[in-house]
Order: sequence, then C-alpha cells, then structure tokens
Amino acid sequence: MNQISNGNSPASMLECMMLIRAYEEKLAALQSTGVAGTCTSVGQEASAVGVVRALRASDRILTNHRSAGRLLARGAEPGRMMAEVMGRSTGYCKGKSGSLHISAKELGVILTSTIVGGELSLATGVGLSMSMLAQDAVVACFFGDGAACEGVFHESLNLASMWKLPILYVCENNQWQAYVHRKETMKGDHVSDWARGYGMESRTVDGNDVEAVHTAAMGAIARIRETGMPYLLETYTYRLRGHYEPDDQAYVDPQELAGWRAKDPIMLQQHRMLQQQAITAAEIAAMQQRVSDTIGRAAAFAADSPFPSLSELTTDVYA
Ligand SMILES: Cc1ncc(C[n+]2csc(CCOP(=O)(O)OP(=O)(O)O)c2C)c(N)n1
Repeated sequence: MNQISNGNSPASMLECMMLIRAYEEKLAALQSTGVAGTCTSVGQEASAVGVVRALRASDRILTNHRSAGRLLARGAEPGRMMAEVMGRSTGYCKGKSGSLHISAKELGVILTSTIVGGELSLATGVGLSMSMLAQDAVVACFFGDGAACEGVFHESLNLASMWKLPILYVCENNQWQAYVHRKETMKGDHVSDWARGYGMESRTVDGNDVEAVHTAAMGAIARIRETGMPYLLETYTYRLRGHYEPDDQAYVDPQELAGWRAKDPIMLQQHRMLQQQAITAAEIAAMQQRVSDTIGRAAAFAADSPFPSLSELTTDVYA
C-alpha cells in the first residue's frame, strides 16, 4: 500500500490526485532522459480517484493504457510502479509489462490493456466468471471514448446486459482518441446515451469534480448490487497532456486546452476545500511536500533496482 492510499474523505481524495499528478509528471520528466515513457492521465485524476475509492477491496479493476491513476488510487506503491515502467525486477510484473500492460493481482487490478477496447471484452468475461461463481463483487472497467467507438464495446455491453453481469463500465471521455478529436468519430457528445440501447442504466458526470464522480460511482455501484445489472458511468473530462510522452499537442486547439486547464480537477478541489474552510493553504503545502517526497523516494527506488536476470527471460510470459 502507498502511504496515501486509503479513504474517501475530500482531503484523502485530493492528496491522492496530487500523488497521481506528481507521479505522472515525474515519469514525463524522466522520459526526456530516456529512462521511461508513458501515456499520462493528467487532467483525469478525479475520475480515477472518485471511482476507485468507491470500490470495495473484493472488487476488481480492468483498465486501458492510461492506468497509473487507477492503480495509485487503489493503493499501488509508486516505487514498484515506476520500477515496472523502467523494466526493473522490483516492479509489479517483475519489469516485464511496462506501463502499458501493468497489473497488480494483490490489489485486484487484473490487467491493463493497450489494445483499445480489449479491457471491455475481458472485463465482461471477468464479470461472467464472478457471476457464475456467485461472488459478491463488482468489476470496474475503465476505457476511453475511442474504445467506445469500437465494435467490442457494443458486443460487451449487449452481453453484459443479457447475462446480468455486475460490471461498472467507466468511460473516461477525455475528448481525444490519440490524435483525433472525438467530435470527428462520434455522433453526439455522450457515450452514456449508447448504454440505453442495451437496456443498461447510465449517467454522465463532471469528470473533473472528484466529489461528484465519487458520489456518482457510489450510486452506480449501489444500483449494480440492487439490480444485478451492469451500469455505464461516463466521466466527462479532458486529457491535458499529449497522447503519450513526448507529444507537443500541436494538433490541439489552444483555446479548448486553456478552457479545460481552467477546470483542472486538482485546482478545483483545492479551491472548493479552501472556500469551505475544510483545509488551509498550509495543509495543502504539507500535502504537496509529502507527495513530492514520496515520488522522490519512488524514483530513487526504481532507479536503484536491478533489471531482471537473463535467466528469467521466458518466465511469467506466454510464449
Ligand atoms: C485496437 C487498437 N487500435 C488502435 C490502437 C492505437 N491506439 C492506442 S491508444 C489509441 C486512442 C484510444 O483512445 P481512447 O479509447 O479514447 O483512450 P484514451 O487514449 O483517450 O485514454 C489508439 C487509437 C490500439 N492500441 N489498439
């Protein structure tokens, strides 16, 4: 467990979002030195934290390639995550997955799929397995608006609805599908509208408001438990950095980007808590310091960790 792993209080969720931001910005900085590369979820932290903190320990998570926030919100150690990205043996998958395929069985994070939409069919399979084994748990499946445009989205939702599977489909609609704006590939603005065609309840929530996301996720999970049916939650948000590191975002409308930067989820939560006198500026500064220290230690741990030995080349992998 990381030190900033638990709880769904506004302060705990804020600190977790700050941890995710610091982790991803550190990786982005390391990329320029050739040490690590990744797809960040900067701007989408509220969605990850709000949803993951609504899950129980027995619930399961499957995610797409923008996975760091979901793992950190679940309690993953930033050092072991960084070690994984750097290919070190102390990483969650012994350095063999990188950021794009990382999983952490002990945290119930079953997989990261870099095949767009892959997580949707696999989560549906995990949901079927849980249902057949009569497990009292929910599967949370994180995917993007691009994945929702793939055929596998429609097949998965149809089957999950027919088979009454306990799945929370979480579409992080971050407006981008690699270098293509979703307006070029989708009719309408909301993926949540599509779920109704499969007889599934759905909702769109402000994905930059961590408290709103958390409340919506709690409500969605309660509905899954009550009805035994899947649910689609769309967190409407924005990818503030590029598709991967490095990416100069030359294709992004600067005005659109500026508009969403002004709705940065961390800034919003800090302002809200300051206004409500739920936190002081000094407490936020202390949080920032804790987070920076944690990430500094994580980067040092990863850099000091050994690479896997050659004898392990074919272990833990499919051949
Ligand atoms: C099946 C498949 N097609 C294309 C790609 C290349 N690709 C990687 S990420 C991505 C964009 C995915 O967009 P979205 O699902 O909205 O997720 P986001 O990156 O916005 O989180 C694409 C096209 C891929 N990895 N897999």
